[in-house]
Amino acid sequence: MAISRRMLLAAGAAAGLMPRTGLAATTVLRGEPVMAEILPELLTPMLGFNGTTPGPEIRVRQGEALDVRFENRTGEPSAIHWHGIRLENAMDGVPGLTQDAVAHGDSFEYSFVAPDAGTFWYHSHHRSWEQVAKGLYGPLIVEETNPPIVDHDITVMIDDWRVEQDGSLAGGFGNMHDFAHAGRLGNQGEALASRSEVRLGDRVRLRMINAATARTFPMEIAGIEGRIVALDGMPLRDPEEIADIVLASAQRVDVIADVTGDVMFNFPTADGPLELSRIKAVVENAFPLGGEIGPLPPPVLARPSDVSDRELSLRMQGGAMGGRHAGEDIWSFNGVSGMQQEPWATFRSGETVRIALVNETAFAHNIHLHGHHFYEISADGSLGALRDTTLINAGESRAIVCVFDNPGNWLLHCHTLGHQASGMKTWVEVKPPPV
Ligand SMILES: [Cu+2]
Repeated sequence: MAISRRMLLAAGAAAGLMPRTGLAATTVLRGEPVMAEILPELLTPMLGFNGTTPGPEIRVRQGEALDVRFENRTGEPSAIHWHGIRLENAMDGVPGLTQDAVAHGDSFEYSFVAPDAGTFWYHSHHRSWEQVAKGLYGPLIVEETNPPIVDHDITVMIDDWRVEQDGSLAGGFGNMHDFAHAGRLGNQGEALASRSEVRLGDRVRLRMINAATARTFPMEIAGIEGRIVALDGMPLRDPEEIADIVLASAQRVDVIADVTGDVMFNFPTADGPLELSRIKAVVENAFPLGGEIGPLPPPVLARPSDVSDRELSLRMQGGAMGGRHAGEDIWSFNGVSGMQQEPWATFRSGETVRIALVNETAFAHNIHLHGHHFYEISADGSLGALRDTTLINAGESRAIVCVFDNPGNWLLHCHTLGHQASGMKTWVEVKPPPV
């Protein structure tokens, strides 16, 4: 399904600001039905938190404890996953693996320390292909102890909605045709920024989060000069030129840059760029910060050993045009569809594991590991970026290296949520360290 230019332009004109309620570290998230304006002057029944979708932005300092009471008033069971946070297993929010789903009317206390500074997000992990598609998510920002100095720290949540002409969300969330292809793609793109105006010469930090259930967004940003400083919340050792930004669903990109004009978030298409949103540049900053844009403070993670303790391969199989596989659902990993009683692999604490992710299908998959970050292995064999979600295009493969040092049961799945729902998920077990 193509995104329509007409609808996108209409959205650009009507796009509201992202709610930025700035919740404290101790807070209540109330999941509930909300109304949002996706098409101009039409109200869309959705799900959200504390009255809005996206839900309020949660901000904590690195190393600070976060205590959130999730009150479920959505009318259906749910649970919250804290995407990208290396937290303790019991707080990971995965019904059936780390907790029971929270019934409507019940609540659950999430309490954990965020060990890494960066851009993260929270979202439903129960029937996520439907609940995330209805808006049950929000940004989670973990601030550095000494954050880089910028004039504005701006969160940009990117999504695409599948809406009917009357503004309601299209039904058919469990559509098998979507599941067997690229997932539920929307017809209404949006990039909701937490700020509508900046000054020429301002230094900004842009935290982009792709909350779509399926769509990968290539993103061209006009009106800035600067660097990409982090991927999936993890700082780059060497900040990179702002080029070829691609956000698969669930991925994040942090940019620090100086404003040279209206900041435009453009989605490239064959017919030219579609403007998803614009932050207007008004007046001039008489005292621009300027200066070099250096790396963010490096994350503190266990270093992988030079030689992997184990080497595994995870073959993605199935889907439309994908040929036969041994799994019992649309998709499989290594011929096995969905969650099994036994983990796909069990690791001892601190084990360095190399996993070849091999995409044997006709569609891209963005593979997400819970509770850890891993290194993408570059073409020359060196350690590349640290990520929690990696995009493997159709017919391609990529190796990752992970130090499994967070004990517990962790989901490993495609974050194209319809693929996850129809077989492309498994789990790994990490043993606790010996006493
Ligand atoms: Cu997939």
